[in-house]
Amino acid sequence: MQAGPKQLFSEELRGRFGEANRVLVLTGAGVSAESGVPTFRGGGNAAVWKGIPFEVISSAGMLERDLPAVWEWFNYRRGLLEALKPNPAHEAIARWQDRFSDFTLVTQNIDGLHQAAAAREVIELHGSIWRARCVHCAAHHNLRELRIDNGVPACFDCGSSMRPDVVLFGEMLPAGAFERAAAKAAVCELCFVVGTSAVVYPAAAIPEIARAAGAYVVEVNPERTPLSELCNEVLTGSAGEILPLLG
Ligand code: BJW
Ligand code: ZN
Repeated sequence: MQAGPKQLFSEELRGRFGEANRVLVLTGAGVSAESGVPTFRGGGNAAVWKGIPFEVISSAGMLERDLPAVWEWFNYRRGLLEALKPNPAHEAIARWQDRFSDFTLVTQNIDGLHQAAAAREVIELHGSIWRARCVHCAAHHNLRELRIDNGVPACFDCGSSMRPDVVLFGEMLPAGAFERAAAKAAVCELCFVVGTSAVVYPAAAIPEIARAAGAYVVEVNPERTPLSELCNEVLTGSAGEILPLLG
């Protein structure tokens, strides 16, 4: 129901928020929208880059065909991110880690803004734009320390090409990341799904697992998503306004 802030949440949600121990939050691009990060779907500026739709440039196939173009795309986005700061939604979520005895933050975002808001443990399902990894050996490199503006960087350890440490379409998620998130989803009491269109799997399965296991599932999004029907409560609006009202 749309109403003023006082009636935005049900009594049921207030009560559960006050009493829950095991809480899981799944975030998507929308949680960073108020920081100025474009979303992927729903009118985001990054939906097409140099005429290439993002699901093509951010795909495993493109990595094989044109690694320099993939680097150019991620360098461009890292450049945009450098000046951006966490917003009140990231800050509220970071506060929750001290409020609940068993708190899990799972993000699809690669922007590092949860960590910038002092979130301590973040399960990054789709990797990080701030890391590169070698296509050959296990080496990882911190891109906050190493500037890469042009071309394909070479691994310091073995000399092979490096790639952005992000999960592109058609690629597997980092080993164990989904499994850890799914295990927490299966035992959480309260699950928030914030700023995701909930169309990309397996991430979108996390709230489905929580709901199936009996958790109270709350969506925070200005738009309805395929998940809305499954949720116990849908808070319609922007994350930066709604989450700080909860606590
Ligand atoms: C606000 C707001 C505000 C705005 N406040 N909210 C089952 C069925 C069909 C296909 C598949 C399937 N299982 C797997 C697949 C394939 C594929 C997939 O899911 N495809 C579907 C799209 C159909 N999945 C994969 O390929 C995954 N890998 C995999 O499954 O491995 C196994 C496998 C391997 C080989 C073959 C087959 C299987 C990997 C997925 C990786 C996704 N990668 C990307 C790019 C990362 C790098 C980059 O940034 O370029 O991750 S895609 C892109 O989408 C990015 C995001 O993390 C992800 C999700 O997007 P998100 O976060 O939901 O953002 P938006 O923009 O979609 O939505 C924003 C929302 O915010 C909107 O709802 C707004 O309303 C809202 N909003 N302002 C609150 N202020
Ligand atoms: Zn290497």
